[in-house]
Amino acid sequence: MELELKNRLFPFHQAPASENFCKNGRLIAIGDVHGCIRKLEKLIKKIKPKKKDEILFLGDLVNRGPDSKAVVRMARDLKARSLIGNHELRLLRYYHEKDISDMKDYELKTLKSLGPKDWNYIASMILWLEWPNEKKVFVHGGFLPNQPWKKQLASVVTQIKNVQSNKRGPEPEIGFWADLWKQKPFVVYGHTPRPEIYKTKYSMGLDTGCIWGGSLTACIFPENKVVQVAAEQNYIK
Ligand SMILES: [Mn+2]
Repeated sequence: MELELKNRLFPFHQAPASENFCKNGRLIAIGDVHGCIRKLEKLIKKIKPKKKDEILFLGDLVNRGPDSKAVVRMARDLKARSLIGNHELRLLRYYHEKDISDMKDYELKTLKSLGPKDWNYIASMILWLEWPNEKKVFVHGGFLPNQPWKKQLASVVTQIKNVQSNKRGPEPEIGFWADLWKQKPFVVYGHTPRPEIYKTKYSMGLDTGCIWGGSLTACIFPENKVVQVAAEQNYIK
């Protein structure tokens, strides 16, 4: 599986942005939506994106929440770009292998709901997006610290949470990747839900767990303006 997706997602689905990327507009980055269409609608109403703005979903648009298909449709209608999340990566694996034996119920529900345009959109999702003028990179999960970030696999950058630090000692120390990421570029990511935005000097996590009873968060760059919509319902019992 990894090899095929590796060939598919790397290097073709990386997006080094051009010098002109977002030159006159704003970049609106949106954290993990997980099918919470009403929160997404409210968030977009609050932000009121302008034509020259770029909208970028940080991945995990689908699964667990009430309407994954509607979220994908809205992303398409907004002409937004999206990073690929671990949930979309699993959907694409199904798309290639047609093996649903280890799919979860909520994944099967999503699979059944998606049409050809939705699949096209998911297949077009990018592994990461680089914004050189702002010295930022956007990715769903994160990167392994102290290794060249551009070469890291889809399975790593969509799923990374805790990693071993390279502090010496008999027992390697385990830490959250972003706490160990002390280098440029600045990384904006989702995937790891927290009650609030998780910011360090070198990174910013925007998954505020809207599916877990938290809010849905967007950050507008370059002004670093945060816009949030509180979740009304915890969909995970
Ligand atoms: Mn995720």
